[in-house]
Amino acid sequence: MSKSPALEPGYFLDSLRAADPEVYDALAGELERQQDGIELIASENLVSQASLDALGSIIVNKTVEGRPGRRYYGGAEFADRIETLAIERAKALFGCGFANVQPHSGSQANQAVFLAVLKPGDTVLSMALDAGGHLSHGAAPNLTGKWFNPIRYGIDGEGFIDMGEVERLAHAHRPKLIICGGSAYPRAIDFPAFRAIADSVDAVLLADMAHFAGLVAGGVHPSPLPYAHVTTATTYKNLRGARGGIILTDDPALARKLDSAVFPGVQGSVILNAVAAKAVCLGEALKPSFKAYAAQVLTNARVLAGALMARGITVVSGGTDTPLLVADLRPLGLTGAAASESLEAAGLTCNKNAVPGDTEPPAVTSGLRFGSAAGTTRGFGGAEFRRIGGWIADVLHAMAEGGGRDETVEHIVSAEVRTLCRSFPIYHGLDVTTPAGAGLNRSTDQ
Ligand code: DSN
Repeated sequence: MSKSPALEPGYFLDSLRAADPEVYDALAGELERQQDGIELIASENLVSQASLDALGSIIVNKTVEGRPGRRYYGGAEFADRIETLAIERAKALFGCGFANVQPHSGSQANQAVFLAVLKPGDTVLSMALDAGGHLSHGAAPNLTGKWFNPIRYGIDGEGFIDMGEVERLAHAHRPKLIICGGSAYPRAIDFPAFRAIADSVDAVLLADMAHFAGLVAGGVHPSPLPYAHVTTATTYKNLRGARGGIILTDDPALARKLDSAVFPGVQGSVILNAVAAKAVCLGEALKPSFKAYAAQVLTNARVLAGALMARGITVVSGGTDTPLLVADLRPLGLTGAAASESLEAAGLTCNKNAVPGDTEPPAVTSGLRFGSAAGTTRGFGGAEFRRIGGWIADVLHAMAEGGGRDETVEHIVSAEVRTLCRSFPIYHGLDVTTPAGAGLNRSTDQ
């Protein structure tokens, strides 16, 4: 792959180029892909240079187990300082009394909750995968589906959670754990109603806010924390940090169980460079400017949903209250697999996704999931997301009308995408600590 001018000079350390040109070339290619394409995968973002610095730091050399101040290895003074910073920032950001910042991902965070509050074979009530639930909430191939007894609730004909169904299933099956939140559910969740149902059957309520944690942090989405016994999140989606998970609660007894469930329950030593990067991202999210970012993420997701619907594309539930939205391609006669391939060729990266009642297998699906977090970080506002919606519609309608991929349309759109991306460069001029559009990358329309 040829190198774009935006990659120079020397974004990566010369030592990597000299020591391992093969890895260097792959990373350089990836930077070019991120630079020249529009990232619409809802679980991705563009982290700050400070997060990258923490991830690539010498703390990666250190091994620790246990909590700060209670380690099984010596030499933990600075590791403790880093992890304590991450814990205290998570508690301050989400207003809670306990945080565990060690989970390697959201799935490990959820597994730790299962281990802390359930015994094998116990019943769990959670959202079905095709309704927008997550694999780690009891899906058949996941250990949470194999070792526990999942009962799944769906969504109604309009695309919203049917709280009546949740209540009926809870009373019929008496789950020990009820989960709200998911991977592709775009609407605000009625946390007080979930808590009332959980209390009525003596269940623990877990809120998985992985896909809206940044909006909660930014104050533009209701927080589940006052209602859920325990809340999990990932740091790498709209929280705009590096990969990893966190667990939050206000219940001291549950906190002790969760600590033991993370270590030694489901994990070993701490990935300290990831924890350092979590501390950086949580610190960034505590800055007032993050509120403007979160508000713009939500605005942009709504603009994108509106732009797609204006071109006749079905959006599940008719919009979104979060950074993500799901398009149902069945009216166009397209599969998610074919559509996502064509969009990727056009410079628009998203993921195929099941839609409610989907009969296609997970590797095919009938839908697409889009997210606004990464585009907002590079400075896109409403004007840019309206254009993106138009490009997506151009590609999908061309496919539907032509019965397959239309390379001419893909080529035209990819050229326009690249031109837009060059006006909103990443890492050269991207300052994620400022509100979207307030740095060098400036949208004409917030
Ligand atoms: N849970 C996956 C997703 O939502 O894309 C990865 O974060």
